[in-house]
Amino acid sequence: MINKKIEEILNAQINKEFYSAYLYLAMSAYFDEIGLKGFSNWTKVQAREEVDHGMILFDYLIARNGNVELKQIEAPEYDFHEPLQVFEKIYNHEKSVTESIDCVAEMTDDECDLATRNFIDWYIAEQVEEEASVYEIIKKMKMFGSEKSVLYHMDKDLGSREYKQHKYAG
Ligand code: OFO
Repeated sequence: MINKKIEEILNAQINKEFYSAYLYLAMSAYFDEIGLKGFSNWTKVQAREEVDHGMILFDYLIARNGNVELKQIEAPEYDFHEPLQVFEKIYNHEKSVTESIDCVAEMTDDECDLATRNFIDWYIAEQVEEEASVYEIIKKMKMFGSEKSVLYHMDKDLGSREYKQHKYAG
């Protein structure tokens, strides 16, 4: 049976991952509205990965004989003005998720829960990748500018992202 404090923080993390999916879907709808289908695709694929992140936690809690307690998912924001601003929001969001995962890891240390400590390493590595891929896009946008021709090429590029189910490889 999993420790109650760990159970609680993992349930909170499930909620954060599903909120992330909501946020990316709101961004995807915005990009679709302004005609950037590739950007819309990229954020939609990301939303699906976020659901996977939530489900991996969900399945882990069940495997440890813990209680899954699904909480209300907050509505995402819709304050989107242009692609670079949206990607900066994504970057800030992912940094906050990294902090949240770090707190889970810290608690597993405090509670001497080595199984969850081992499990959460997958998320620590995943966050490095999440931040890096978003930052790469921001750097390109800053380097090449936000002219329509640049956005056209980036849209093609981001349109090629394909969804692959994220699985826990622990
Ligand atoms: Fe689940 O990594 Fe993004 O939020």
